[in-house]
Amino acid sequence: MKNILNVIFWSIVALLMNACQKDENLENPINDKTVIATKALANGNQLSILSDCDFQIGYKNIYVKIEKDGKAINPGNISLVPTMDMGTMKHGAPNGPLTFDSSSGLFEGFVVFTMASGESGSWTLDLKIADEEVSVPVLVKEALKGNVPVKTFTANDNKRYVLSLVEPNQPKIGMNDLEVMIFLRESMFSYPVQDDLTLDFTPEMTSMEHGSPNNQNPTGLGKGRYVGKVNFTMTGDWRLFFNINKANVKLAEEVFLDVLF
Ligand SMILES: [Cu+2]
Repeated sequence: MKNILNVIFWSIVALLMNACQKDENLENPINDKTVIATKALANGNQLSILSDCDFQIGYKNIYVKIEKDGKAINPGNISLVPTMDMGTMKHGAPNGPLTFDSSSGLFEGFVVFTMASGESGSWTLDLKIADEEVSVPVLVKEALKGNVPVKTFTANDNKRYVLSLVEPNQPKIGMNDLEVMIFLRESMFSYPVQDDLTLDFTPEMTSMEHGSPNNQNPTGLGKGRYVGKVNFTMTGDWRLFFNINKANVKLAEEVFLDVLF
């Protein structure tokens, strides 16, 4: 009974805290995004950084808009480096290249935030737009209580890797698309995607000690992405355990991510 009450309690907390539920049927693809920061560039153009909701630990889509006289333009060369300044050291985070979508006028990419902003450090997005360098401070919040959407771990080859949940972004009861990404932490600012891995995984509901049937192991799609299916038979605290193999050698066992909904 106590476990059930626990699950109900955390489900309500998760509902109340999930301020990021958006109407998916909005007509304007830009209006349904959250403006993270704006900045006037030296040449008079306006820079906007948007996401699907506030920045939080984990995989986040990022959209960069450059406007000249109120119109979205493509300035050509643009690059982005997420940087956390921790005082005594700086580090980056896994991220993908920005690609221009001419229909929306937005550059689209992603960042996997590995830490929240706070006493230990603060994040900036360091952009190079044409020849101008700008550093934009951004706030990265903790993950929702009970959720662990990203994990950095040391593998059996003594290298550090980052495992990140991409989907489900909004978990539901029943079969969910599962997508994870894996990066090697080559250095504090270099996180190449890892494509040659074999994953198997088991979901477990921690408080009730049961699993679920008919899950599908994520298989590689390229660009560090692995896609499968996860079956959440009820709401509550799910832990996804991953075994990761590289060319039939065990890289890591039971690396877990948590999903609470
Ligand atoms: Cu940090």
